[in-house]
Amino acid sequence: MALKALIFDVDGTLADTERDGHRIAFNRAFADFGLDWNWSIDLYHDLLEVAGGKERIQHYVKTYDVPSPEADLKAFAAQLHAAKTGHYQTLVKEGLIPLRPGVQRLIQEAKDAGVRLAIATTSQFENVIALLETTLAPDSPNWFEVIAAGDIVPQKKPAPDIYLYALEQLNLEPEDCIAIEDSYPGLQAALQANLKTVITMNDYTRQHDFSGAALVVDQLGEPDQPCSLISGSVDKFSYLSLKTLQAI
Ligand code: XBP
Ligand code: MG
Repeated sequence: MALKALIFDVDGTLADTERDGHRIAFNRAFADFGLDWNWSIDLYHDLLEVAGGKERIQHYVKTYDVPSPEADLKAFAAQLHAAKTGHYQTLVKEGLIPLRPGVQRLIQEAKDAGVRLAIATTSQFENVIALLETTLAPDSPNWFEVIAAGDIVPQKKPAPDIYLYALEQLNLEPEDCIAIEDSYPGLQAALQANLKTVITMNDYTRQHDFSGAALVVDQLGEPDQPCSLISGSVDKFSYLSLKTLQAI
């Protein structure tokens, strides 16, 4: 295919941000507000079913029958989430969350080949910028023509809105692009936007149903750190290069 753009998901795809980043930041925000809520690693696994931090907080209160200190749950979730975003940025800027293997390499390969770059995420825009600046390079947000994030669209993943928005901004057809995702909701969002999707799974998403993905790998891999092909048909390869993506 004439691959014109790569559209990256962020959390779980570029970096393992959830367990030691977002989760910790949520818990710190809960403590700030005097709440005894604590999202354990296991509980957070279940909560990840809902994309978006504000939506996840509301889902937690409703599903687990947790008393909310404020009647207006939506407004309270927004306040908590603002505090959470501050804590998340601090964690990211401390350099505690590295990129996953192969991410920097693949982005560089795309840049060198003139393949355009975009992001489609449910995370807050400022969280994405902090992660890119800290892990890739201070000017790396400029490498991405579109950073489609957070509340810019009405419906978060698994709805396709964020991918449709990114495609519209890129002014490209889905067949010109590949989405790189890590989760079931992310895959559903990309597939509904008619995008060919590569899954790089992680500890939180290993059990997800990835039917419909063009390729599923355990990580993008590096020349000296091979990845495993979980499903999909490609010629023998040891890591996910731009050439491999162009062949799917
Ligand atoms: C992952 C998410 C996000 C993060 C938290 O998004 O669902 O909600 O968990 O980020 P993706 P916010 O995989 O699409 O990058 O608190 O900023 O929403
Ligand atoms: Mg993700």
